[in-house]
Amino acid sequence: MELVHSGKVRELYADGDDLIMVASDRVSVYDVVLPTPIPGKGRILTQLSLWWFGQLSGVIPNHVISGTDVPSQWEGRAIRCRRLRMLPVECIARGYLAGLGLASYRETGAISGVRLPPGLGEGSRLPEPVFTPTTKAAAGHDEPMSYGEVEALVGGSVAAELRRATLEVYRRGVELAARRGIIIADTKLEFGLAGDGTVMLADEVLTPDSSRFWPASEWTPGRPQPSLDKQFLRDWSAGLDWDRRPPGPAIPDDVVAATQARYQELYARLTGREGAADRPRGRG
Ligand code: Q0Z
Repeated sequence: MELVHSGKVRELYADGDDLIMVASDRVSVYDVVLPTPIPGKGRILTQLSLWWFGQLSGVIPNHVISGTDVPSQWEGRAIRCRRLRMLPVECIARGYLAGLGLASYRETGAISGVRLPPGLGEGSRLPEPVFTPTTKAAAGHDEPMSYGEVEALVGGSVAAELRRATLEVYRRGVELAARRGIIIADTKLEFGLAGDGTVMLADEVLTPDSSRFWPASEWTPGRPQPSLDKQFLRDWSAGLDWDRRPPGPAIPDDVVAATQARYQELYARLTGREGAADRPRGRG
């Protein structure tokens, strides 16, 4: 199959008119891919994404053709998808302050043009979720966009659908995760257009690679929040003499095992299923 895109932790192949999205077991910390894989991570994130696409199919149609009709060497960690005309906007919804949203609030008191009350800090919950789109830069970092800029780029009706679907996907995700003790602080979604102009949800959805997941039991606004999936990796790497530039350090076995367990726990808690790792679930 022809490789059409290679990302930090995933690959995209063309299969006739379809695409096959393959999640690897690679993991990144501070944007650097580490040389040691986390066994089962690609399978868990793929199964989690498929589960969310199913949960959210009433909110917006999606690009999934099949989670099982994929080449056997990638079984469980690949998705056959419709090839869409991708929209050049990273659609982000934020319900809590972290990352670039926090940086923007500290500089201007607002995010994406939405004024926020004073006194919020790192990890604070926002009065209501905010749509904070960014450009999709081919290289370098994405830049914030105003809603008007999204309208100018994709047209008013598509922009309105992106904002509606992004906030609705986020709200449903937050509500479901909250019942399982998980905070979804923010999420990044990608959308594309089908041949007939229908806006569809593409890429991955509400995975820890596209969202910030925090354990609700440890939420303490005013400081950085522990990440449900990667905190073991971050804590371990903070104790190393590593400048956070490539190449990253090899991960010791106990940290691999702890990280693996966190991914499995996240999947089991959200979906109510047992671990998706290393367990082919058969055909169909
Ligand atoms: C997704 C990406 C990945 C690297 C393009 N259904 C679709 N139609 C057209 N294009 C895409 C999709 Cl999902 C598409 N990406 C992001 C995914 C590896 C980059 F697995 N790029």
